[in-house]
Parts: sequence; structure tokens; C-alpha cells
Amino acid sequence: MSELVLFEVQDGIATLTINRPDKLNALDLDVLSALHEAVHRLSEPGLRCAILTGAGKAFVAGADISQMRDLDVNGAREFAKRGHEVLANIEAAPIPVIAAVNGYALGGGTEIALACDFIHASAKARFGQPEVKLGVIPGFGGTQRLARRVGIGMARELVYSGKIIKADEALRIGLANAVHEPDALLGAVGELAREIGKMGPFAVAVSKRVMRDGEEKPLPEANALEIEGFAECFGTSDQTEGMSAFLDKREASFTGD
Ligand code: CO8
Repeated sequence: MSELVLFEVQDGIATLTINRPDKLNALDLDVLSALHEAVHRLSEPGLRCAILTGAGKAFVAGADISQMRDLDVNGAREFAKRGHEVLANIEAAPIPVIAAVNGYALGGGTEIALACDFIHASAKARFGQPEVKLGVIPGFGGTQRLARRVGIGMARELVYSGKIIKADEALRIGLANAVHEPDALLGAVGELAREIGKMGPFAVAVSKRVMRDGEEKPLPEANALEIEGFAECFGTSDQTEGMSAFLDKREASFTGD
């Protein structure tokens, strides 16, 4: 396992730390491969929730500009496809993935955070899609996922201007769900992950799947996904246990089956 992305598990919560702090965790092909491997491990049994963060003062300061500068058209297409593949795997992970954005999340950094289920930020976090300053456009989903998160008008403004926004502005526009004091970020996100981890794991996984798959569909089709997901839960021991525990006035003991 590469040291470029650390993978630690405690009490069913996986923490993935992008670990190239001397380059502000810039994404080169090696980091992307390490992230791909780490994201693959989110399917391991027993995990309930994951946290994605960065080592040092940055979350991710973008794709590695020194590696990108000499790409030709085909090379750029392949690099963008590789990034999209990794980010799609984060979205498809069977457990929620929370982005704990501890510092700079620029370009590919904002894009990785957007592929997570939601974002909590340190007061020191900075977000942006500064690619136009480099003569290119976002290539890991920023032109698409950002608009879906904050609305098309705000996304256009951020992408066309390349401007960098602070954590409180990210909160205001709905990019981040919460802002924490820098030292409190991982503790607060860890606590939230553990709360999620106490819920019925099958139900959390189905919630993630139907919310993700429904996002792009017309409402009647999206609601049909919910109906099927709701019904599926009634074939699990988690449903029997969760409802019995409520009626017995005790804590539920879920197995995820
Ligand atoms: N790529 C490569 N190296 C980087 C990057 C990066 N994105 N960001 C920082 N670094 C390196 C610096 O070069 C420096 O290295 P060294 O010490 O060897 O000189 C080290 O990290 C520390 O950085 P700074 O000295 O610049 O630190 P500061 O605190 O002064 O500044 C900033 C921090 C403001 C974050 C600054 O580093 C910066 O502006 N970085 C670039 C941000 C950026 O433009 N990101 C977007 C990149 S484009 C992108 O992400 C597109 C994604 C889709 C790609 C699709 C593929 C086709």
C-alpha cells in the first residue's frame, strides 16, 4: 500500500489522508493511483463511514501542474479520464465519504471534495476552480458537480473567474455543510462519522445509492428508486432489529444484513 494515501480504520470509520504535503497534496498519477487503491478498500466488510482529508496545510492544491504542463491532447484526455474514474468510485462507494477539507482545495481538490457525499471545512479552507488562470478548464468534474451542488449561476462565476473563496463563503453558498475551528475539524467529522456508523448500515448504503442515482432522474423515476430501496430494506435483519429495538426500548444492534 502506497504511503501517498494513508488508510486508517478505527471503530469502523476509515480515514483516507492524501499524503504529499511538500507539494500541498497535488495530484500526480502516483497519488491518483494510491487514491484509487484506497477508495477500492472502502468496500471492505465492517466499514461504516469514511473521512477523506489531506496531510499538512492543504487538502489538495489541484492536479500536479508540473506533470500536466507537457501533456498533449490525448495525454490530457487520459489524465482527465483517470481522475474521473477515481472520483466516480468515491461516489459509488458503499459507505458515506465525508470530505474534511483542512486547507487549500483548489482545482482537483475542490473536485475531489465534490465527489464525496458532503463537505465539512476548516476555517482555514480555501476552495476554487482556478484552472482558467492556467489556460485550461476543470477536468475532474468541476464544470458539472459544482453546478449540481451550488447552482449553475454560482458555478459559472467560480469557474469563469477562477476566484478562490474562503470557508465561510463556501458555507454560505452550500458548498460546505459546516465550518470548524482548524484544530476541531477532524474531531467533529469523526464524531459525525461515528453517529452515521451507529445507524442501520444497509439503510445508510441504500440511502446513498438512491440519492445518488436519483439526482439525475426526473422526479417520478427518482421516487421509484426510493420505493424499491424502501422495500429492499424489509428483506433485511437490520429492519427487524431496528424496529424491534425501538419497541423494546433498547439500542439496536445492527449487522448490515
Ligand atoms: N501542482 C504542482 N505543484 C504544486 C501545486 C500544484 N497544483 N500546488 C502547489 N504545488 C507545489 C509548489 O510548486 C511548491 O513546490 P516547491 O516547494 O517544490 O516549490 C509546493 O507545492 C508549496 O507550494 P507554494 O510554495 O506555492 O505554497 P504557498 O502557500 O505559497 O501557495 C497555493 C499555496 C496558493 C495553493 C499555491 O501553491 C497554488 O496556487 N497552487 C496551485 C493551485 C492551482 O492552480 N490548482 C489547480 C491546478 S489545475 C487542476 O487541478 C485541474 C484538475 C483537472 C485536471 C484534468 C487533467 C487534464
